[in-house]
Amino acid sequence: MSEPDIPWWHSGVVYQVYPRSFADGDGDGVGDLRGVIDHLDHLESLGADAVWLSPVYASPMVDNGYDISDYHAINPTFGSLADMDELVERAHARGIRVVMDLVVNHTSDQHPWFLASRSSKDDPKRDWYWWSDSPTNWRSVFSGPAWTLDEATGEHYLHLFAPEQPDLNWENPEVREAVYAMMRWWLDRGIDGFRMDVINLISKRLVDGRLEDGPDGDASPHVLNGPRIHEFLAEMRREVFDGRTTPLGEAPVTIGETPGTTSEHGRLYTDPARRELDMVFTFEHVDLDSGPGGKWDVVPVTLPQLKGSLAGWQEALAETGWNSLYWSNHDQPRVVSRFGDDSPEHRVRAATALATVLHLHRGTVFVYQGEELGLANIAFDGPEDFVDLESVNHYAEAVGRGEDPELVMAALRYKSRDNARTMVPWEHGEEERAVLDHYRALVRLRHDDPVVARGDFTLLLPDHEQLWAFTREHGGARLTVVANLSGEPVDVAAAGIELEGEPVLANDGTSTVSTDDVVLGPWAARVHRS
Ligand code: TEU
Repeated sequence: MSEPDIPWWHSGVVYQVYPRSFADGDGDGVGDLRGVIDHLDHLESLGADAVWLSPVYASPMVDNGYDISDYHAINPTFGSLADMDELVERAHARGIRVVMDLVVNHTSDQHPWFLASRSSKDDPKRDWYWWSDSPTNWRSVFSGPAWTLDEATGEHYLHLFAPEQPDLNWENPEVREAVYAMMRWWLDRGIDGFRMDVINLISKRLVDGRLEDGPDGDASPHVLNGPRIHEFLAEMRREVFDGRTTPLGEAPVTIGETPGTTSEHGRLYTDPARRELDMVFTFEHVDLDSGPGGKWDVVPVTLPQLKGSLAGWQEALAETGWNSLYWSNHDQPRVVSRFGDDSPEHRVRAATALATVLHLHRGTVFVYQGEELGLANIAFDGPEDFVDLESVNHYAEAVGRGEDPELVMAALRYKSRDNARTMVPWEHGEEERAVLDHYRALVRLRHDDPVVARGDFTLLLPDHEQLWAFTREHGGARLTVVANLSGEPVDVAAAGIELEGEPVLANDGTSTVSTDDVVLGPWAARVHRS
């Protein structure tokens, strides 16, 4: 039940599907569009307002579809354009929007644009990508240098990710127009918006027309939130989205994936008056367990850091801009293993406590497939169990330069993207059902209670090591949320929290108990309304 004057995504929940491991509709062991169509019931019963599909386009699958060779075709493993149209139509019939992944910082090296670009220095598309005879010292996100020599013309091309993912040159207006035309083509087909892959990397910093070395090979200062990024996004908005209405009669939604972005910068991207993006994905909270050495340099995270990060974004975007809220996606390990406790004793409560705090912040909630079942990280025996190129490359590189293989494995077990990419189980035991029921209740609360969509946010007890507590207030009503994010009981009253009013939701079977029961058991979460 959305209020008429706010966009659907203020009270909405987006469900992310990673197509190859969601559901297999044709029996070949790999997930596909038919599988998504077959499980729309699941999405509807969860209350999802939209589904975001990770890439389903034609692709050599070096990075599981984030390397696109034809933006206008569906990878045969996933189905056909007819399946895509059917999915959109059937989702719309249930009031579920379909958001496509837009991967335009780079293409596949098999995309005809790149094949033309690499064919000769004089090709009209040469300048559609970044070519240089004196490459910078940048390292790629997936290990190794970010430049690869192409023998044919004796120059290097830039790829911030795998060598098979060459970066498009957004300085070239022809590139931008080609991307915008492709986006219009998809909107014409009836989709409801885009999740934009690493969109804040598209503007590279040029000094006197040249790219420059980064500190210790770090490309970030030269590619993150670059000098023309706001100009490009505003142009995209004008050229693609202005005046557009989806089949459901709404403006298409725009969601930017923006690593390395502060909340102040997030406010610029999402300020409605600037007409750039509706929301961005922060990486701040999922970078907390990365040390100075980066993603694989794993460091412990404290609860005050984690809740402080989310609260900081709530505050920064309270008046202007809009937050997205997520615990997991296809790039992150499973949240119950990361910030919770995936032991048999605590898994259900930890998963539901984490969900409770996230869903009751202000912003658009994203649920990653399997999170609503409380799925945990998987047990990797050895390096041969990893399939994701990021993990495979990192193991080879780190062990190759002499790091202890056991320590490298420990970091990979904790953080490998493979953790999130296992097939979703469709037969649910008691524990999965318990988590799912709690997710359904949280989504219902968001839909039905304007305090969740609109209310002001105030963090309580910012320094408390076990309790995550906050209030939401709107129109004279107040929700108090308190969760014990630890395995030890906590006396909530002694900590200074008053659980006033009626109990709305709890994950520990106590929603009807009196409010003077003040001790929260391990991973217990409660929501009260006054
Ligand atoms: O991810 C971009 C990103 O910055 C990271 O999350 C990164 O890929 C990785 O997880 C760092 O450890 C996006 C996509 O979500 C990811 O799946 C792609 O591999 C990447 O872009 C390249 O397209």
